[in-house]
Amino acid sequence: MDKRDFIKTAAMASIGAVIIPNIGWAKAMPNGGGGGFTLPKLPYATNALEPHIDAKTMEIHHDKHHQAYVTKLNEALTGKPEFNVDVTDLVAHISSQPMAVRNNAGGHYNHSLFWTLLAPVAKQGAMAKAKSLLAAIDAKFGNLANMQEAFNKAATGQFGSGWAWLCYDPKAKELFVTSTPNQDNPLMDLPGMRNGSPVIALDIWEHAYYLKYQNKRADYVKAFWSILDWERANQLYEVAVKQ
Ligand code: MN3
Repeated sequence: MDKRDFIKTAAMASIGAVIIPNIGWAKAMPNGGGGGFTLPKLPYATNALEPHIDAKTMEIHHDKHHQAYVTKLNEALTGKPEFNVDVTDLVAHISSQPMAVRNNAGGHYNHSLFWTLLAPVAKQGAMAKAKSLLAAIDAKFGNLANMQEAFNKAATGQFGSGWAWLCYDPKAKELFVTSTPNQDNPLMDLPGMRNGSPVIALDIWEHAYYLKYQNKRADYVKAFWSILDWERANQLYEVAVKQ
């Protein structure tokens, strides 16, 4: 399959199957230019999330773990037409790919999104700019605390490594909370996956919190709410609803 055929097949498969969010960071990444996938820069300093996430964890997480997903994804796809496909399109059609691509494309997508959903403590107050998302949370969960309780339960209940999500389901036209194992995500066209556009994402691999929190995942999950960028989450929600 050449690149044109792959994109055509991907575009056809996306109709009625998976909603691909048109999110800013994906457009900013120079994927598709023939050079493969690249590691996006962190939008803040590694110590900007202190004391909730320590600088050393951010440095290793971004510079080593995320870089490894990018490197391995490029290795797996070099010479194939998917080398030049947007990572969002790639994860939405992941069922036809081998496990190495699934794990590393998921890892690249998930982390690229995750960095943009965290905000320095100094930026807090963004919740005032999340009115449409908060209204949708109230409509689905009754109130914010109920949604957070469901999210925390999904995050702490996911066995082993994975991610917790708040997503928008374009078919049901509602938000839902879920978790996924490993580097899977709710955009993936996998059996049993409830598809939706990610609005809030939390990495619950031990590499995301172990230096500071050790085995206390629940404390890390609780701290996440202090550094979530609500303005960014609201932006993702508004884009998802319009698609
Ligand atoms: Mn991670």
